[in-house]
Amino acid sequence: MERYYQPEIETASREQIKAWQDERLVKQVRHVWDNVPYYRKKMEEKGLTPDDIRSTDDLYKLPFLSKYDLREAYPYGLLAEPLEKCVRIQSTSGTTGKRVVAFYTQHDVDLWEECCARAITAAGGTNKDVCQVAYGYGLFTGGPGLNGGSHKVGCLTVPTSSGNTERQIMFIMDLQATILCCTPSYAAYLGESMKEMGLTPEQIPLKAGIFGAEAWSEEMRRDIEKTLGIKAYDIYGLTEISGPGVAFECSAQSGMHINEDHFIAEIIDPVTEEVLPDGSEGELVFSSIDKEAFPLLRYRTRDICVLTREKCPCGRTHVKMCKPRGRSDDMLIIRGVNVFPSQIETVLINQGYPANYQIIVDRVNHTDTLDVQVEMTPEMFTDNMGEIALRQKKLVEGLRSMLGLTAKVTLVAPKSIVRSEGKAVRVIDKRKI
Ligand code: DLL
Repeated sequence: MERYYQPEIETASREQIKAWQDERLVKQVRHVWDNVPYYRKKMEEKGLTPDDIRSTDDLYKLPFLSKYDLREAYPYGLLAEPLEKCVRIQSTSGTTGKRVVAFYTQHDVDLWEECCARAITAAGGTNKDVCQVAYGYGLFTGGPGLNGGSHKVGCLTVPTSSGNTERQIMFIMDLQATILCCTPSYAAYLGESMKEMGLTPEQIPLKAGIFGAEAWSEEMRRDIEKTLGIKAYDIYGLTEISGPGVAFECSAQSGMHINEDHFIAEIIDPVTEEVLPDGSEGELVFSSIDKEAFPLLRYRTRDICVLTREKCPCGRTHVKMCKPRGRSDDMLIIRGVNVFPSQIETVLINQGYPANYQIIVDRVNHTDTLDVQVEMTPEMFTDNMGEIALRQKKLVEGLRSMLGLTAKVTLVAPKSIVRSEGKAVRVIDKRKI
């Protein structure tokens, strides 16, 4: 039977959800207008005052916010509460420019942890479970968010943080952990290491995994489920909007329910900024409607996604987002063709390779080159050059039919690509453009 952490909210009628959103949006707009000069200025530039926003039907009038605004306003420029009321910051591990710092009051921490508790409950978690949290703890939101959610559900929480694989496996086995929370790439690595130690899925006590923070394919999900003997659930979130738990998967495993009592989602055309109807692919935009310290309205995530309101067999009524298909800023344009790393991953896994690969893009004589390095499994590993050449050729063909591009494929020895304990580094773009 499907379990809910807050059934009256998670299965509320659409009318009820709209009523919550209408009321909270109006209050949230008033809150930023009154307390954030940066925001007030952006609204004034559009000729808006809070009186123009009377319900969610007026959401489209508000200006967008982007990472650019967060950097501009760093560190305190978007803070909407006095520091006395704030209890925490988290920050993104952004690779370029200034870090993004998000602030939380106790209300904001509770709201965030409740969202994570909904995700853990949807994955079957109860107070009888032992939940090992192997996301990084610290400024990254993964560890603290799932840790808080696990407490709220009443699981015995094992805060291993990321890394130290031997110790992770020891705790899983000794404490008989039933739920594992970490990035999908680290879950795959843990699975690989346990297999090497001779542990079969039947011997591994885990029953569910809550994996997110990076893109992962359906094929990778099946792989992890098989090696660990679990059901693997996706979880989505971003630091700016609170952290993990903005959306989470239910037993249907066909998209993630967005916690619409706290966040309003829109899909826009990333170029024209026009709002697109449900079912269209575009950039995901979030408005928080119930936050105190760091409310963001119409924040452009850069994640490319589709929303669906089809009835879900789990009984939840909140809108679902598909697995993000990539980021508009992660999308590679190679010889004019749009390429998402996830498309490459699908080809590799369909041909029986583990999700350990690296994509190297360069520019030689004004032409883009795409080099894909792929790890073989120990069973495939051979010094028969003919066999390797044949395998490489099959991958080149698979990539050509998926991408419409010719790539250079190099098969490399098992374990030769560096493993990540957090988010995997899949793409190295050496082009100076
Ligand atoms: O990654 C929060 C998180 C932690 C989510 C743990 C899930 C689990 P950031 O570091 O700010 O926050 O990165 C946010 O990561 O905009 C997406 O591009 C990507 N992302 C997050 N979850 C998923 C997912 C955390 N399930 C950015 N699938 C987002 C694909 C994801 N991409």
